Amino acid sequence: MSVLKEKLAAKINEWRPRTRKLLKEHGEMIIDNVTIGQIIGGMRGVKSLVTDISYLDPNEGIRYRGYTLPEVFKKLPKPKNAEIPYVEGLLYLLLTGDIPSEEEVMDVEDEFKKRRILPRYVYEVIDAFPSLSHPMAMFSSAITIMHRESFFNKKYYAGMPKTSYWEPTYEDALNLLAKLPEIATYIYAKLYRDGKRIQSNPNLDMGGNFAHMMGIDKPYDDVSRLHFIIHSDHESGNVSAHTGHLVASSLSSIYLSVSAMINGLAGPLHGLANQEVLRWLHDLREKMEDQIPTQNEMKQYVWDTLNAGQVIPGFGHAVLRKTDPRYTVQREFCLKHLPEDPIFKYVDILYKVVPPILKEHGKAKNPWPNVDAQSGVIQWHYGVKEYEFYTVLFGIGRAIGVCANIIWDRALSYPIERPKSLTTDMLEKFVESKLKEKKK
Ligand code: NMX
Ligand code: MLT
Repeated sequence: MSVLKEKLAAKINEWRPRTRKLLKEHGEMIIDNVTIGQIIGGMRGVKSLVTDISYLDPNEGIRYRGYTLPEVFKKLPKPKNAEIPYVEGLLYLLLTGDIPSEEEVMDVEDEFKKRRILPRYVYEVIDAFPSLSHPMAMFSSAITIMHRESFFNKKYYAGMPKTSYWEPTYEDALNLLAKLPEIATYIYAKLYRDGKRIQSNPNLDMGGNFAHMMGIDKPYDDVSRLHFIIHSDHESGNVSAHTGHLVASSLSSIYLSVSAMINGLAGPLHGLANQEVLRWLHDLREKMEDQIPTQNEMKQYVWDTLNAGQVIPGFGHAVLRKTDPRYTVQREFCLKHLPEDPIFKYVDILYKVVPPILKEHGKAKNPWPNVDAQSGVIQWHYGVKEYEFYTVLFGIGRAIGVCANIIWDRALSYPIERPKSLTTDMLEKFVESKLKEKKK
């Protein structure tokens, strides 16, 4: 058994009594009330999910297992001569709650290396896609097609007790995560490099190998590590994490669950916003004939977008009420490595002009930038100019958090998810009776 799996097994055994006790002794305790506004309004703020892997504070931003992003970057082991830690170490942290030693990271790296080879039919499925397909559709399908590999399914049909569910799920999760960089870079080569793919290098870590397969020199290995780490988890109510959890709750395989989460991520209000930011800025760049806009010209562009009834991509958030720390980490990277990049200059102006405009506009509850406002410019700078591909990169990172959550969901025997719905009629009758009661 790998060091990680052994450690995880011990953590699961320690944790199970806590969940059992809460359920058995305090299952009826009320945590939250639900308003009609929340029922109609996308369940915003309803406390109805549980995860121990990350927590999102509206003002502070994300913590992974209690650590802020700067703490994660400081504490996790890094490859030699790298600024950013191993992605493999992040998986260890998310799964166990502990900061791994260098040796423990190497163990995860070995696990990934053993599992990275893609079945031939995955290439064939990607090859069969019509030209002009969106890379997220290809990514999702390539993951779906591997459902037949599911070790969980084989064990389930052979008969397996509930307490063992997490083990084959762990195997499926590692098998899938190890393959995602191969799938993504093959899609990239197919769509944008005439199918000329670079074979993976088994001596490299996940971030280093991804950069190698993309054919991009340093510091793109650090860019990849940074990107996958900051996108991995954002507690469990966001569309992608929630979809992964929901689908997996029916005991669908990791492959079907992660592919479903990828489909949720592919919407412009969620992960696809990173593509939208670049698309929107390029429209402006064309209008500006490549000149850097003045603050006033940028303000006009933002107002024109709002007045046309559209959202400003990369700004706003359902939970956050301050600048996203994932934005800040990337902004700092840009200030250090690409301060003169023309697109960074656009993004920098946006940072100054958008929040006051959104406040004046008066709709968005959070006028500050989110993760997606900064990620595309870094990719663009290092030569990944095909912005439709950016959400695939988000998806590789998010799969790490979603897989960690699904393994724990199964370890703690969380049941199939099934909230209750009401009709509009029922809501109206409820209001009527409450108003009558008030008058009495
Ligand atoms: N530009 C213009 N209007 C906005 C924006 C924005 N960036 N953000 C929110 N609003 C509007 C929103 O459309 C809604 O309008 P209406 O009352 O007409 O329906 C109103 O403000 C209230 O929305 P909020 O409660 O502030 O936001 P909500 O929680 O519903 O949605 C987002 C959150 C992230 C979907 C929303 O802020 C948005 O559409 N942002 C732009 C797209 C984006 O960047 N998405 C990526 C989020 C991060 N991620 O990676 O997933
Ligand atoms: C995410 O990373 O999932 C986004 O910021 C959206 C969210 O948290 O709601």
